[in-house]
Amino acid sequence: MYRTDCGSCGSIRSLNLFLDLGATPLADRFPESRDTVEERWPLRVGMCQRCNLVQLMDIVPDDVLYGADYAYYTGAARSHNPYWDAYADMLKDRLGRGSLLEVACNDGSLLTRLHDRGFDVVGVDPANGPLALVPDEIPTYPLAFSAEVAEKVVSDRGQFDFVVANNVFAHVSNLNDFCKALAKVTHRHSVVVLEVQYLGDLVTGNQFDHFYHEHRSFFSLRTLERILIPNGFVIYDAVRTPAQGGSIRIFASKGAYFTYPQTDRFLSMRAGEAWLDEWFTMESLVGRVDHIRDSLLELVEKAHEFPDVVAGYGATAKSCTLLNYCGIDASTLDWVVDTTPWKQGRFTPGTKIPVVAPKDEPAKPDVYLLLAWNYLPAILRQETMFTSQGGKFLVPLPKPVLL
Ligand code: DWN
Repeated sequence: MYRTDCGSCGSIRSLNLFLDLGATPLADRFPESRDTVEERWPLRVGMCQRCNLVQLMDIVPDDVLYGADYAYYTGAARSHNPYWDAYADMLKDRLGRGSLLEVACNDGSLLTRLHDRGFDVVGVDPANGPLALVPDEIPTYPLAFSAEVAEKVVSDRGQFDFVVANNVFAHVSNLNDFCKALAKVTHRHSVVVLEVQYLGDLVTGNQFDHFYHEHRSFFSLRTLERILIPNGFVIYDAVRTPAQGGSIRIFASKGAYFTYPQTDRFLSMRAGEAWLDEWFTMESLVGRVDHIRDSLLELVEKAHEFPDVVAGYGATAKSCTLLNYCGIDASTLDWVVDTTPWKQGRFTPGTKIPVVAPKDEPAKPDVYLLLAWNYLPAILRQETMFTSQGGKFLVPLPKPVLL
C-alpha cells in the first residue's frame, strides 16, 4: 500500500519521496529453494514535510511481514550477548525492581535476563517462532502490541511499572495506536524505555540498508517527541548506544517534569538535531548510496580477479537491501555464513545465495563481504584465525573498504 498520510502527524499528501530502492522481497523471509518465486514490494523512502518523520512510502501488512516464517532470532547474534547483559544490569541499577512488560521480546534474550535480575516480567511478540524459545515460566502473549492487546494484558495483569521496547517502534504501522497502548499499560510513575536505530547515525554512516519493509519509520529525538508528547509521554533522558550501527535509548514517562526532570544530556542532544529536520540532509543521501553501490561492485569484482572465493558474513535483514540494490547474487558470492539455524540451508531473499552454518562452510573464503557490518569489532575478534591467515573482510559501509 502506497501511503499518502504521515504515520506520525497524519498529514495528508505531506510525504515527499527522496530515495527509491526499487522492489525487493521481504528481508526476513529466506526461501527454501532457489526456485521459490518471491513476491517483491516497492521500497521507497520519504519525509513528512510537516513533522519531518522519515518513513517508508510503501506499507506491507503486518500479517505478511511477521508470519510463521519470520527468521529473526535476537539470540542468534551471540557476540551481542554482552550488550544484553549490560542492558539488563543498567535497567536493574536505574529502575530497581517491579513489574515489567517487554514489547517485541522476540526469543526472550533480554526478558530472561530481566527475569533473572528479579523483575516480574511479561512479554508480547507476534512472531511465534522466536517466542517459542522464551522459557515457560515467563508469561507471554503471541500478539502484536496495540491498544486492543494492551487492554487485554492490563485486564489480566494490571499496569506495569516499566515497559521496555527495543527495535520495535520503527516497525510499527500505526504509531499513535502503539502510543495509546503504551498509555494503557502504564501508570503515572511508570518508566518507558524505547530503543530505536538512530537517524543521525543512519545518515552519517550511509546506512541505507536499514531501509527495508520491516522498518517503517526512522527516528531522531525530535521526531520521537513529536509522536510521544501528543500521546501524553515526555522524554526525560536519552543515551546513544552502539546497537545496529548506532541507536538511541530514550526514557519517557507520563509523570515527567515532576517526577523525572529532563537531563542535560537529553536537552543538548535534542538541541543538536536541527539538521535531521532538513530535507537536504535526506536528499544528500541519494548520491552517496549510488556511489557506495558502484565502489562496492568494483571492489567485489577486484576480489574475484585472482580468482578468489568471496562469501558473505551474516545473512542479516539489512543485507536484503544491500544485495538486491547492488545486484550482488549467487554469481558473486559463493555462500553466506550465518549462525541462525532457521536461516541455514535456505537462500537469501531475492538474490538466492545459499546460507550455510559456520561448520558447513566448504572452506574459509579469501574474502568475506561483511553483511553484519554493525558487529565489525566483535567479528574481527572472533575471526582472528581467518585474518591471521590472510583472509580479508570487505566492509560495505560507511564506504566500501577492504580490511
Ligand atoms: O530491527 C531488526 C533488527 C534489530 O534485527 C529486525 N528487523 C531484524 C534484525 O536485523 P538484522 O538481521 O540486520 O540484525 P543483526 O543483528 O545485524 O544481524 C543478525 C544476523 O547476523 C543473524 O542472522 C545472525 C547473523 N550473525 C552471524 O551470522 N554471525 C551475526 C553475528 C554477530 C555473527 O557473528
